[in-house]
Amino acid sequence: AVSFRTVDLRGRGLTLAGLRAAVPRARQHTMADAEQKVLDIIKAVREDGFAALSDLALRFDGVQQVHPRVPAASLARALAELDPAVRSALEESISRARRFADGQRPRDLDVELGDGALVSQNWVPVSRVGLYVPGGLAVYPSSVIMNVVPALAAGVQSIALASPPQKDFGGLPHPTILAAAALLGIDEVYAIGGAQAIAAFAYGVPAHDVGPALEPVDVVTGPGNIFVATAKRLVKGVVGIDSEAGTTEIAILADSTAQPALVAADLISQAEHDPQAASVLITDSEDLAAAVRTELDLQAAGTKHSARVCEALSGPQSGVVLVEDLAQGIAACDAYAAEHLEIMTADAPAVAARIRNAGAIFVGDYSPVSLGDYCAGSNHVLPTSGTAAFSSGLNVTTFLRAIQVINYSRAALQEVSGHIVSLSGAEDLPAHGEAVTARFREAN
Ligand code: HSO
Ligand code: ZN
Repeated sequence: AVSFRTVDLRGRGLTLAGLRAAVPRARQHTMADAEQKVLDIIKAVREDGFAALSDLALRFDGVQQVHPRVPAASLARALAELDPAVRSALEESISRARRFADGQRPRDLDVELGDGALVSQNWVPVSRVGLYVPGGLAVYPSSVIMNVVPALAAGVQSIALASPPQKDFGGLPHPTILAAAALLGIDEVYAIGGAQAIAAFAYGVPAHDVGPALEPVDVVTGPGNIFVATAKRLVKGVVGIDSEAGTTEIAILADSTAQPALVAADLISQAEHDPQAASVLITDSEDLAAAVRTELDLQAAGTKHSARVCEALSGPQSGVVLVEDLAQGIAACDAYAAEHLEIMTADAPAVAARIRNAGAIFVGDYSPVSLGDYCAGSNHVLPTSGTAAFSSGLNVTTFLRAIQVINYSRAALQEVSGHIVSLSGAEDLPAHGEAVTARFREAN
């Protein structure tokens, strides 16, 4: 059975900070506990390399592993044996993702700030990336696409992929994941799961008797559970990351015009990922809230992964948030900063335009999160647990740096040299000014 809690914000006059504290969230100790476990895993991988990876594969995945690299023949076989309907769905998903990613590529910029005073900005891809594809409670070939397509569109030269080893598939990642990688032309694939994959990418794994090195990467991306998200947060700074794309969340802002059966179906669709997944309904309609509860009970009982759906819907991270009106509903959405936010209200596009914080916004009755998960063209690797307030979903710029290029002529430098000398004096860094004036002495 589902016990979907209620958080009533009506008449409480909450500020943004108050709203933030009031909206449903996972318990803090869950995060702290994950952090300690992940620190131990990172340490083991850094100290013991492939030996640690093989220990962890046995411990977490129940798999005996010598070296985690997936042989080329296994990739080719997985593609050859791929179900044609799944292949054509992957191809459609790839084509839409590619068109959107190509459109995202930012333009380089030249600005002439005076005669001969040229400043440019060039977008340059990072050299090597490590992409993570989850595979615990479910398999995610769609996440192969979401990671790989923007990396390719950015022009990244070296792409490595990791996904957990599966006991039932000879210790390799699931064949559909291998097939998706092969379809995209990715040949460096590792059977490594969870936090250990993130650690291996960030620090690299030196060559050993068991096989060649796994070279460290510049950027690690990909969705995952709380352990993967925590690992990414902990290696950030050693490498770049996309965002903290942890356990899935869906929030739905709905009014009395919404269809309860669809609202419930969408809440359940994301609850299906993980017992820790968050499903939140934000509404000003008590009638809708009641009707959605009835639908949740009904639909959750009949769905395949009923146990984890019920657990996710009954957790402290899920529930109905009752608001006074649309304005407070929007404020609650911004405070929550959902990974996925669906708008099911009258004039949904206008409401969507007023949202400031969300990983991605799904507008109206015909844009469910499942569309974005598989086939919209948008990316499903998105910031979770409130980090949408300051970070973005995976996109082409995740793999690019904006390098600023400064190219002044003699005359253009001379024009500002007095200002440089003044500022270097004001900062008591006279050698800075000297580096400029030296250029304008007789001999130069
Ligand atoms: N909703 C997940 C992505 C996904 N769903 C993959 C199904 N497959 C996180 O955005
Ligand atoms: Zn999903």
